Amino acid sequence: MKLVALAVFLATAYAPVQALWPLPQHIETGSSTLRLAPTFQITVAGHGVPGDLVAAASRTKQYLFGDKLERLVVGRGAVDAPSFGHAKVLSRLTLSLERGASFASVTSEAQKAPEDRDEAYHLVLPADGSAATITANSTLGLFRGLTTFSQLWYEHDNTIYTVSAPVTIQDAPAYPYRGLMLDTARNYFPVSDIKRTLDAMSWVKINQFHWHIVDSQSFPLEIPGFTDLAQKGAYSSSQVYTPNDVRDIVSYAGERGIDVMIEIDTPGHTAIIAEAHPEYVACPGATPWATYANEPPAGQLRFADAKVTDYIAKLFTAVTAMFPSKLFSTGGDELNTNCYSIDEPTQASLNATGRTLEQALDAFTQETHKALEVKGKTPVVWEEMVLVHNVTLSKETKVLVWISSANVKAVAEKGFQLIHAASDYFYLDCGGGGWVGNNPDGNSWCDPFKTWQHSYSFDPTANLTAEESKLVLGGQHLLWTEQSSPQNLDPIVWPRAASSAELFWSGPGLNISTALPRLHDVAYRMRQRGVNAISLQPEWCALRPG
Ligand code: CP6
Repeated sequence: MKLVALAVFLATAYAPVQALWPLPQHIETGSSTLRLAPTFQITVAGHGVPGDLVAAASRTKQYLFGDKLERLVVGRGAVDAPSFGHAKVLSRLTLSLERGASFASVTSEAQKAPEDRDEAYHLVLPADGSAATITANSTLGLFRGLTTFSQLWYEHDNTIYTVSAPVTIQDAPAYPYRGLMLDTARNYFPVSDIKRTLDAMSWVKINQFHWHIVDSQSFPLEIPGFTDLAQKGAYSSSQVYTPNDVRDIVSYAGERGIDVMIEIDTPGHTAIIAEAHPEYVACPGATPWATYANEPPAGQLRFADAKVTDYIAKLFTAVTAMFPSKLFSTGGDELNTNCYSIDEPTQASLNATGRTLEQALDAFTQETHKALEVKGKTPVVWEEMVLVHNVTLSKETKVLVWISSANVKAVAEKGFQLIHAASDYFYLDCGGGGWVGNNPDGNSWCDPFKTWQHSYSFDPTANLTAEESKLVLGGQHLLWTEQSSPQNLDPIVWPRAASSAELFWSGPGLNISTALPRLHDVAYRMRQRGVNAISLQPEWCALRPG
């Protein structure tokens, strides 16, 4: 026991600087110091090198020389600054594809279906100053390797150095879907905020932006052929994502290895559609709102109406043309059936067709999903579609489990691929349901604040059989924005969302105490790069000798 403790102590105290995030699957390090030449170059070997990989290499160089990350919180004390003069100098990093592989853009590889994304890479940093290499079977793998490379370096007195050469890394993600959800309907976020968020996501290898773009309170998406929705439903004419903005965001994400999954939440969470089409919405503004909706204002699509089904199918078709992703979320959460009990047109149409409300919902879902499937899209739904309404869904449909992690098993038992998004682990906001004061103390069941340690300790395959475990696509943190806006975006998301990024890249069974100093580095690098990530501990902890 004592020997083990001593070994652990020595490893902690004298381990070479190493604050990679997420942790690679396999890493070997040495203890040689290496300096980065001021003329350091990143070259890509081969023909047809895509522009977005070249741009990523150039950003990597900016990070290498701009991070100025001096606070060595891992292996503090291992740095012998005076020895820098004798250290070998690294002047080149070479990226190349494995034999037989050919270049595609980072963007196109990021936009593949999750299970088709190849993010594996092999990184070698020799100790003797000869060129470092990243090799991969895909451009996307090379891109992930670049991200890792930039985290190996620190700065002291204008010297960019590492003390852990040689480094050999063999890496690939445990799960293909590692996301972040942002709600831009409760409060609007300018394109620049979304881009900054995408940058930070890419630094921790998050590969999926789940954009909850519209909801009952506002409709900020301008859709060609459906422009009245944003004209009447956005908070203001400047709080709109135009098709140009969407193209800008989608390509910015793609260049950073991120796919954008749009969500048009239906048939609930749609009161705002009444601004342009009152005839499509049941119980608009009904009071008391809490009887008819989870948030004010009440109002949900009249899905039993064939005209509404047709309208939404066409709307989905128009939206598919704006987003290259294979994934398209149609929502399906928190449907309130009381809203339809008081809606005469819905009751009349149910009577006329002899259907129950649930049968009408099934037909609506099948029709609208068919519109996606003919465009080659895979529907993604919130868990109620499976666990509450049990609607007919294609086997390919992916399910976001949000109400409780306890519901994961039931979704898996139905044979659906699933994405972890449980409110008891991954919700970044707290008081999500409490913002309207529906609890006397202003709190809600979202309490308490969920720390990075909490989501970090989540077990993605808890209680699942080996077969069911294969259905886990990955997971994500989520930011609902009833109580968030551009003012607190960075601090509420970062570095906490990095916790699920590592969980779903490196796999479960992580060590919280060794993660803390690495996560501190993540936050520090984020701040250096313009993202307002918060501190996880007093600065004193980082300054304390190891
Ligand atoms: N909006 C939408 C929300 C929530 C959901 N869907 C939500 C529910 C409970 C909490 C936080 C957010 N605000 N469209 C649930 C998926 Cl605590």
